[in-house]
Amino acid sequence: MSSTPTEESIVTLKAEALDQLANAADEASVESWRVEYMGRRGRLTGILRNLGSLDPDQRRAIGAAANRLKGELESALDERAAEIKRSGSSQPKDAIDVTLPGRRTRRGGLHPSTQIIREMLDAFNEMGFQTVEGNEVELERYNFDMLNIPADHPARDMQDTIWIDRERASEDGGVLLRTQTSGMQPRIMEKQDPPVRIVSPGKCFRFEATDATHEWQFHQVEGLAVDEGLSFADLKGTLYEFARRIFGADRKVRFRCDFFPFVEPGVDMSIDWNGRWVEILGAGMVHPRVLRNVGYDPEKYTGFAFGVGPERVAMLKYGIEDIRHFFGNDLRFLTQF
Ligand code: FA5
Repeated sequence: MSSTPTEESIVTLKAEALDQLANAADEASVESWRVEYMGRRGRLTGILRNLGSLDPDQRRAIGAAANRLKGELESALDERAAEIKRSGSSQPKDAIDVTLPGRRTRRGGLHPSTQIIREMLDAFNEMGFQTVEGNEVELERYNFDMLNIPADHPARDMQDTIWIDRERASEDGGVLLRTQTSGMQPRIMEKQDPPVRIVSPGKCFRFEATDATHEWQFHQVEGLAVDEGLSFADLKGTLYEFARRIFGADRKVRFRCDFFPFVEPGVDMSIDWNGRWVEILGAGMVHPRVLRNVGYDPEKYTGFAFGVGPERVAMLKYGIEDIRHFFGNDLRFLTQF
């Protein structure tokens, strides 16, 4: 700008500059605004450069006004640039109320079932059992047939099954949500030769009416040991030791005869709860037919297996009255652990 500066030209320039700056919507427009008004060849720079052509009185008055405008435009520029930066972030401008007092961040935690499962696995791991993860969607063959529970066996009715595909034409039978973790027994034994000593935790599902000690989804921790010379004393010793580690030495434990087609003999184990017995697991010596199904020689090898319900264990350990709390998703319950 080479024309002689006047007071009007400064007033006009200010109005135009501020108007244009208010309409600059992004960083690039702000930068071209800066170049247009305040760059080396900018309009305000031109005015300042031409002050020398004025007589001294005018130079003083117009010079002061031009310098004032320079200061004003610089702060307007900074403010607009900061505004654009703020609105460009994902937070709306006033999303954070900085006047609110500070609050503690709420930390998440492990689900009580996960916590008790880990504690149980630690106890078994220390006794030499290795943890193996299993699958929740299971084949009929592993959930039932390989465990000596043929299609017409009444034991299938004890575990009301949630089927995914019941009519599937395959020698593995249908597909289901596993009713027990015991399917992991043949799955593991098919893959490896004895000795076997594993525990396998996971979710099970049964289409059954719920009450204070029965859920339609719950966990089990399966255990299996197969070797030469294992006896019922090994089973009992292992489960006693497990109970001692989880519940302490004073808690009363009861074994009773029970029936499961894949063990012989079969037992269940209950824990004393204020004078009442609550069953936490089924167990037994692996049935010779199950060993034969996976190609093991039952004359040479024996084994024991067990299936513990961690929610029942947690109920007894922490005095939880109703198993339905576990999957009720109520934070008042879940945050107590
Ligand atoms: C079984 O599921 C056998 N597979 C256990 C077994 C394994 C026996 C290996 C022999 C050898 P049962 O249905 O009793 O057995 O379940 C075992 C444990 O799972 C129960 O003691 C209980 O702790 C838990 N459980 C079973 N059904 C439910 C349910 N509806 N809700 C919560 N926990 C359950």
